[in-house]
Amino acid sequence: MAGLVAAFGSGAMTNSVPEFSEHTQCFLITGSNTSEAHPLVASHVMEAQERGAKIIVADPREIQMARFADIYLRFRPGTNVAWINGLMNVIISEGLEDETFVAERTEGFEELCQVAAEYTPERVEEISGIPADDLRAAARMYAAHKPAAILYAMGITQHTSGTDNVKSCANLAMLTGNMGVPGGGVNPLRGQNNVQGACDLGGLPNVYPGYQNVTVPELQAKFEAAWGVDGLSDQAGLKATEMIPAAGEGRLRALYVMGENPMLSDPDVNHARHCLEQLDFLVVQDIFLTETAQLAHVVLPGTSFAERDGTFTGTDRRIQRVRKAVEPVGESRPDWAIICQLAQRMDAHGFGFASPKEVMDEIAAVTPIYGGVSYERLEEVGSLQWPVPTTDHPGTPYLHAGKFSRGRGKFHAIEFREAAELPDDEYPFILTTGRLMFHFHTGTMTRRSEKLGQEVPEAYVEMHPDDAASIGLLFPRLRGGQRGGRVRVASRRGEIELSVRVTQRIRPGVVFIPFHFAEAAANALTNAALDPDSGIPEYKVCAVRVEAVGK
Ligand SMILES: Nc1nc2c(c(=O)[nH]1)N[C@H]1C(S)=C(S)[C@@H](COP(=O)(O)OP(=O)(O)OC[C@H]3O[C@@H](n4cnc5c(=O)[nH]c(N)nc54)[C@H](O)[C@@H]3O)O[C@H]1N2
Ligand SMILES: Nc1nc2c(c(=O)[nH]1)N[C@H]1C(S)=C(S)[C@@H](COP(=O)(O)OP(=O)(O)OC[C@H]3O[C@@H](n4cnc5c(=O)[nH]c(N)nc54)[C@H](O)[C@@H]3O)O[C@H]1N2
Ligand SMILES: [Mo]
Repeated sequence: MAGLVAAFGSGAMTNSVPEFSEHTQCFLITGSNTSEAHPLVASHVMEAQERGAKIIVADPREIQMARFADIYLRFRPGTNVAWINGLMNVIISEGLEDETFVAERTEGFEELCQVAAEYTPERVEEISGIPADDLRAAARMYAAHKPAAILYAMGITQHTSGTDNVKSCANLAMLTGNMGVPGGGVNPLRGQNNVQGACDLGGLPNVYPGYQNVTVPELQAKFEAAWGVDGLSDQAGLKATEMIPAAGEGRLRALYVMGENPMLSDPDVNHARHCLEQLDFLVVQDIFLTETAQLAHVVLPGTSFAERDGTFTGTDRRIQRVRKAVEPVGESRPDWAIICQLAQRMDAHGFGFASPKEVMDEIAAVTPIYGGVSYERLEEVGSLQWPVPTTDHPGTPYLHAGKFSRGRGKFHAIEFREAAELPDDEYPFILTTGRLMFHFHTGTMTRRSEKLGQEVPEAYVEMHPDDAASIGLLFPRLRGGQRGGRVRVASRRGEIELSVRVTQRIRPGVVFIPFHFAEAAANALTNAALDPDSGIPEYKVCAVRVEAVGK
């Protein structure tokens, strides 16, 4: 969000998933293992390819999408700014930019040109490992086919340069005039069913619902009036990743964790555990007794999605109803009801909602982008995409038509910076972490499924055959993901033991570990270095050592 707000004025996916199959002529997919993490989005991309759309995939791992791609760019993790500047270098030096769009709708082009000029394909090859001619071909393909959509996910954001990476994607889309048109845009594929909704409705430390900033006095006054209270804070709070160290230093004394399992999902979990143990009071509200809940003083059992009513807002700003299908288990209650009942016991006013429908009515009353949303309308039309300011507004499939939210779109001239921790003699490999199709995050849900467990029963590390040979793992060099022995992987922060899958999918010098497995937690290894603007951790790059164990 930080990067997109700076470039465009609002921080959400600019376009809609159905536009990909209908309109998009070229995809640049980077840092998104689309077919595993967003299979429905991937199927729209494949439909587009059937009618002739081009696909460029840029990813350090040869993911399934790379095999469908017209051009596949493989690079050293963490070098995103360099190769995206390189694409713009080629586009500008070959005159392939959209001059009219740049002149009429953007600012900062001169500065962008100066920086891009330094990133010749040959220099980018040195930094990233992408062959100069492949970069040229990708730049020409992306510029020639319109509309072109950029799809990205955590491979772009989970870096100390995450905000810079997002701004670079925004630069590229504006340079080629791919903004404000159906099938184009800059499209962060949001991860969870309702993470967009959580952000929209104030689950961020600096804004009220609808991205209304807490530091703006008129907005503060508006919410004080609506809620019948005085003295709402005009200060941004701590980000989630700032709370953990604050707990460790005693600056944060109590923490209420809802629907998150930081004991497995936070970077450098050994340190995170130490920090959480310093708290005076830890409350965890979850549907299972997770690793985090086991540390809590109080556990509040929530109901799962299937046991309650509400709405989810999906990745393309699409608000949809979710309906109760089964009865809640035991003493669990819906999350919204637990929060309201707690607030009432603290004598707070305004928490007497009888149902989620009434909560939505209040959301609509104070949140301009949700202003025209009601349960009645959702029943009638199925889904609405924000902004939907009034009850007769049809919703907004794509953003920034004719004008950016901030007026002119802003180019940011960005220099490449290396990741916070690079390989050296002691820790010679780059570790990158992420997901698998058959598990979800910390596995609280998917690891309870026998079928999913049969698909991927245990943790493993992906390693290139040359690297496996170099550490003395002896087995034939075969293609594919066959198992091959046990290894110990260590970083400056911790170590784990797990099995190896030797595969050419991964670049030499890089290893990949999925973070789903508590018994070999990837986050025992990761680096808690944060992006200075967004506070996102550098989950995608740290330095590790790999050693064979036993035989
Ligand atoms: N099955 C399943 N689906 C999921 C989830 C799940 O746990 N399981 N989680 C959901 C959530 S919350 C999210 S956020 C999404 C995440 O979805 P994705 O972001 O697609 O998933 P990741 O596996 O984290 O990593 C994405 C890709 O980034 C690449 N990568 C690594 N380093 C770099 C780099 O330096 N630059 C670039 N450009 N790419 C790099 C990796 O090789 C990988 O292919 O998935 C969602 N969908
Ligand atoms: N190394 C590494 N670490 C990562 C990442 C990575 O790529 N690499 N990705 C990061 C990303 S993008 C994400 S999104 C995070 C995910 O990290 P988390 O959000 O911590 O992981 P989940 O396992 O999805 O945890 C969600 C929790 O919510 C509970 N839950 C499910 N439904 C409900 C409900 O309705 N109500 C309540 N109260 N609880 C519920 C589940 O049981 C679970 O304990 O991980 C991050 N960590
Ligand atoms: Mo995520």
